[in-house]
Amino acid sequence: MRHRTFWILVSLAAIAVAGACNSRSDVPPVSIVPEGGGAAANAVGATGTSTVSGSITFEGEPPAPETIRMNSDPVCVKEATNTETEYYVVGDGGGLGNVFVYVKEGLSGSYSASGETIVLDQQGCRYTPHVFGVQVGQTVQITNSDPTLHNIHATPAVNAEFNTGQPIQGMSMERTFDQVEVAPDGSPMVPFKCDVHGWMNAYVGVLDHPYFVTTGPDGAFDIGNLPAGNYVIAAWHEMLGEQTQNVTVGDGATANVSFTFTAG
Ligand SMILES: [Cu+2]
Repeated sequence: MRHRTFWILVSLAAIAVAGACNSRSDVPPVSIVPEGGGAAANAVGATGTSTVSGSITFEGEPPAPETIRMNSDPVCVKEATNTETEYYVVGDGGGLGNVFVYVKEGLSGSYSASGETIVLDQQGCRYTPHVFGVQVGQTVQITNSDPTLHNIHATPAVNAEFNTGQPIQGMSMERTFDQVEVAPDGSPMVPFKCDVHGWMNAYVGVLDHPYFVTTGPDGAFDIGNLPAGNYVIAAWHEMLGEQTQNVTVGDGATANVSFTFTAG
């Protein structure tokens, strides 16, 4: 009998231990964080009260837009609301649109990706927006608003290529980019194309911080909430390449930077 009692006690103890373990399943595993702050690159990126603003101007007579022939897909002919090329979007006073303006150098620390989803829509057999930016890890939702087949073919130089068809109107998919990729060495930002409709193209710049903007036809831009500091500001245009300028901005101040592009 004594022997049997012993095994009952052992079993009860085992159940008690298992129960104790289960009751702690909500405790996260211990992580070992190095002391002393680690590398500066791991520090949280700072925000601040400084602003860099300015304008992008096209000097001279911009090349006239061309009319895109969409005859290869009758659905596109029917759905299209804009059949002109978007290479040069020039507004009153020479403002240049679709220029991606971003902080190229001067930031330190890491910035977590924005929780905001960026939508890239295919509508009227065009991409909207035509040029845009995302943060590393930020979600891009790609939607097909057209009753025809599009395929979304991203051809990055650094990130992973993808090529996915969306044959049905209303389809949607999400993608993220895990590496910085903006006009490396003068090459384009990440290009998107549709292999069905050769005229469809868009570009995305992928950054590890939130300090970027795409200009509208007035060419104006505003990058706020920057920490005071010295920066290299870059402006990239799909046909005209990239320009950079250095700027210094203090706390609560606005520094003005303007870029002028000319054709050819
Ligand atoms: Cu298409």
